[in-house]
Amino acid sequence: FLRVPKTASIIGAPMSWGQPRAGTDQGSQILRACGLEDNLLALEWRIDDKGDLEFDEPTRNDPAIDPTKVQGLAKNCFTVGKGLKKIHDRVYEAAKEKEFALILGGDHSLSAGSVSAILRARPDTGIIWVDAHGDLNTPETSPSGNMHGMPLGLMLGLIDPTLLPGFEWFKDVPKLNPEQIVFVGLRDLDAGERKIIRDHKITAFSMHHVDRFGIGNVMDMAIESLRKPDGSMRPLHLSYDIDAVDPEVAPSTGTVVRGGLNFREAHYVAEAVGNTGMLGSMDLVEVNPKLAPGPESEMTAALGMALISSAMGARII
Ligand code: NNH
Ligand code: MN
Ligand code: MN
Ligand code: MN
Repeated sequence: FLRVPKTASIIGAPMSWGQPRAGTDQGSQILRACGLEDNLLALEWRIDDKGDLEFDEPTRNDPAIDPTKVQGLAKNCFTVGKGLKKIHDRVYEAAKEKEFALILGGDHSLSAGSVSAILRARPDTGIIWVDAHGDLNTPETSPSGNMHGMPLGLMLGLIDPTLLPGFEWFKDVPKLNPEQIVFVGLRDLDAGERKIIRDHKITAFSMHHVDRFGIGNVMDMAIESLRKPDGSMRPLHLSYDIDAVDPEVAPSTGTVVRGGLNFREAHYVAEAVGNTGMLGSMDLVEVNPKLAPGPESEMTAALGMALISSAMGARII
């Protein structure tokens, strides 16, 4: 259903305030510079390029830095929250026009904006979260206070948005049901996140499962886990954090963890999701060209671009 009219809305979301490193705001530009648009045109997509959104910077007066309140445990929440509202509105516009929404990050906090918009337009959507990390933290469980580790905590309703200045709007967005998520590629969870996965019975495939079953079986099981109770398949959203991929292949990102998906496994994930014919939206996040300048940053961005192409129809044969 999402294949018609096969128009992809490209939404640049260079949000970087969900994490501390400069350069994450250049991710969308470098992905475009790798030839994204030409690649998608070659795959017969019509392109509706919405350009890059612009975000405010944090200021000293933001109502977000009181260390005695919960908002002090969610760094830059005022700036992040206002930015995510812009992303949410833009993505919702695309999704309600039945376009494919392709969101170029930026850090992973942005997915609380994009996925919540997809859920508003397509409430049954299943989310495939490809990441070294769980991104399930709340301000209380987070060891870092960085909001790129909290988007799923927000969307599952584990965080009260009315306590976070900038996130007041979030109380009106649809909540994500734990059955609507599956993880692939996990290898670095915080203690609080492990408990959340257990308590909410979230389906999760770590690198241990990739080793044991192989990526083919893992993707079959991951996709199967997102079937609705009536047996029909959900529309899918792929939230691809480039740090899911091994740092030897994707070094230019903010929080590298060894032992990730290899080059082919990373592509296979995208191809398997694309093959369902149900993919209606995707985020590609956490490419930071500043962290490994030169050939390594180009390699990382080119990989990000290739993973988008694979999810959107590129095949070897
Ligand atoms: N779990 C850690 C935190 O919340 C790291 C999160 N970093 C990520 N997530 N890159 O994908 O701070
Ligand atoms: Mn992430
Ligand atoms: Mn990650
Ligand atoms: Mn399930």
